[in-house]
Amino acid sequence: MERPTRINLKTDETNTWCPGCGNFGVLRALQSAIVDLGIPREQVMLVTGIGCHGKIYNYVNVNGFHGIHGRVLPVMTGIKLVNHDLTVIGHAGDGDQYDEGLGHFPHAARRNIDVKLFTHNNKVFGLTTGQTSPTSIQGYVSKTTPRGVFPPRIEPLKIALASNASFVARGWVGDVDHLKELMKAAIQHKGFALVDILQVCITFNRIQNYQFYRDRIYKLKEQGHDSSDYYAAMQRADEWGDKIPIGIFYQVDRPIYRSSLPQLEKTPLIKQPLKAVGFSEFLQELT
Ligand SMILES: Cc1ncc(C[n+]2csc(CCOP(=O)(O)OP(=O)(O)O)c2C)c(N)n1
Ligand code: SF4
Ligand SMILES: [Mg+2]
Repeated sequence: MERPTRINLKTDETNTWCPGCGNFGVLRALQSAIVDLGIPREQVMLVTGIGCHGKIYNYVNVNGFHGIHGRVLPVMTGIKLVNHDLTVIGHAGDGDQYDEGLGHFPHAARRNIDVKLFTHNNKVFGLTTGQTSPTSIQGYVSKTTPRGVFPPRIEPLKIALASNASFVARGWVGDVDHLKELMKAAIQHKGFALVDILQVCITFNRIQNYQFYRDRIYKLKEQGHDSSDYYAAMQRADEWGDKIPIGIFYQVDRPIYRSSLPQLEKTPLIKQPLKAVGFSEFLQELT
């Protein structure tokens, strides 16, 4: 299999993100992470949701599944259980994953499905022109909330931690090298890994812009954070104000989901002979 390079990971598709969109940083970090880890293109499966983030599917020359809105996690779960050899990476939006797709999130985390979820958290529905999402800040004014968002936002990192996720991290698009390292750590982690990415939507979110984050962001590593300390992780995940932490909040080793399934543990479905399934008998039982 061919080694991935910055050249062969590119596609011929015209990029339609707005100039200056934070998604360009996510794309660069992802391509560099795949190159650094040397994962053959044939072994990467990119699953995306619906939204501006989902277009990343068009710009990375690997296997892909552009799913339906909110369903990145169930699609990734199916793919990984069928073919253990694939590195299954999902790109979802904050609307996509934390609104329409929220129900799938705690369950994938607690089951420790061995997939990597990278969310482009720009705190708006970008593609549909800037409506609020569950991570929009209180008071955010949009076409659908002319008087500002009333309810408080949800914090995805806290939901992930409360659901026993085994890898919980946050990056941001203004530091592509740091984001790349987080993606690499997530890909190398055995189990469910979330990297929530603070992604700037320059067109519709005029509040959480590059300067907003530059003024607030600090790195957990530089503050001596212990990523094996669950309660310290929860405390850091609750920080959102003058200071916003990025880095690995929490990481723990625990068995992955398929290790609890004797029928999948050793041999993935894709390698099991079809005749062992007894499909005709099964159909006869139903008729
Ligand atoms: C089932 C379904 N519901 C609603 C929509 C309309 N829709 C398309 S994208 C989107 C939200 C996108 O926001 P987000 O997931 O945050 O992605 P972004 O565009 O910000 O990257 C919505 C509601 C849809 N396409 N399908
Ligand atoms: S609308 Fe926002 S998220 Fe979508 S491409 Fe433009 S800047 Fe990026
Ligand atoms: Mg969004």
